[in-house]
Amino acid sequence: MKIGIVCYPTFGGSGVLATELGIALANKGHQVHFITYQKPARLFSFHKNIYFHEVGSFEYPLFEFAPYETALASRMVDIAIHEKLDIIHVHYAIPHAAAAYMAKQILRRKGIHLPIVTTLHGTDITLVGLDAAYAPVVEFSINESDAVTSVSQSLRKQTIDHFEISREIDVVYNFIDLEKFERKENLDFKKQIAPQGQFIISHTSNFRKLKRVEDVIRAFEEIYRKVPSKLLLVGDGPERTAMEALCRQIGLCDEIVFLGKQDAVENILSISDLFLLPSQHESFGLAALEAMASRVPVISSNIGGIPEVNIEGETGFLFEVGDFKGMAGKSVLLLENPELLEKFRNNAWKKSREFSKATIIPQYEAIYERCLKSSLAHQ
Ligand code: GMT
Repeated sequence: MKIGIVCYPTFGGSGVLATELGIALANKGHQVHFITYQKPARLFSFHKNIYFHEVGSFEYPLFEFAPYETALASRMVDIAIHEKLDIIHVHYAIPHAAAAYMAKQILRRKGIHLPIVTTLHGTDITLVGLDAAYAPVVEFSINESDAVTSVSQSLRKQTIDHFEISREIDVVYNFIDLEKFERKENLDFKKQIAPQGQFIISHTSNFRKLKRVEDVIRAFEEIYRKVPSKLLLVGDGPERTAMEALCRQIGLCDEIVFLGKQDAVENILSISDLFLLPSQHESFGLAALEAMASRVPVISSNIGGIPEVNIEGETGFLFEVGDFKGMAGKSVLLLENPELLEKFRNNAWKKSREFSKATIIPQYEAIYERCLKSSLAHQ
């Protein structure tokens, strides 16, 4: 199949997932065309069957905001025609699903039928998409897609609860390359971070407010008082400066390491003992899954799709949003009980097996096939 993939090219979960999906599909022999404003962050090297098409925008003094959707839709039309795409898969509804609808209509006028698959990733529904500035367009473009997927049951339910949805939504969970996240002990690295054999707690995110990095630091402060430990913070974003200031304020700068954006998160997870994810919104929690695949139990909030991945009392513990004291308490319980910690590590690893590429990629392929069949039937 010739598949166009539209996504955000950044380190955010939706972009990472879209890129990994494109790579996996290309490895299975499909031809994949990424259409986005920048090369996706996870697309570091040359891959057979993968093409990247940059969406440029025409700057003009009249435009305070260059019309990206128009440029994106035009680029989709051009690529669909010249590369003879079979299907376009857009990740994150805003503005990708609306641009895809526009492209589809333009192509229809030219006698080309291009099915659109839209994957909802989370904040496009739970936060940004709910805003009156976007909601009508989000609802319309979901209903006009040929297939819609959501990354958890919870996100599917929230979409149906918040919008008037007239089409079926398939749940296709996030996946990861389990081999890549297989734990590889690296004692030298571990010693650099924790020279006295302290426990290592980690957190990865894009440091947006909804990730509640402050709760990570507050929980760590409590854990540190009871158990010798270090905190590794991976990622960067709007909250980073405030979080650095908080570490200085509580006097834990030497125990909390800000690693910034990292390409090889798996190396950090490989030396971690616990992972904290106290988010306010999380449709799935790709970062939690990556940790679990590296045998790291997860202490998280209980919102959105997280409980579908992190199982209470088995792979980790879940709390109400903001309950950093509860999170700290169970973290200490695990760190002080080596047998219990080992049991949770194994459970986390076992649970992560459900989200393999081998399980999830065929689900997307089946959806593409279904759309193609139905599009042919309607021609
Ligand atoms: O979580 C983020 O900040 C990034 C965001 C995105 O849209 O790029 O991630 C969302 O998509 C991921 C992949 O499907 C999910 O695993 C994340 O849970 C989801 N984030 C939120 O719902 C906040």
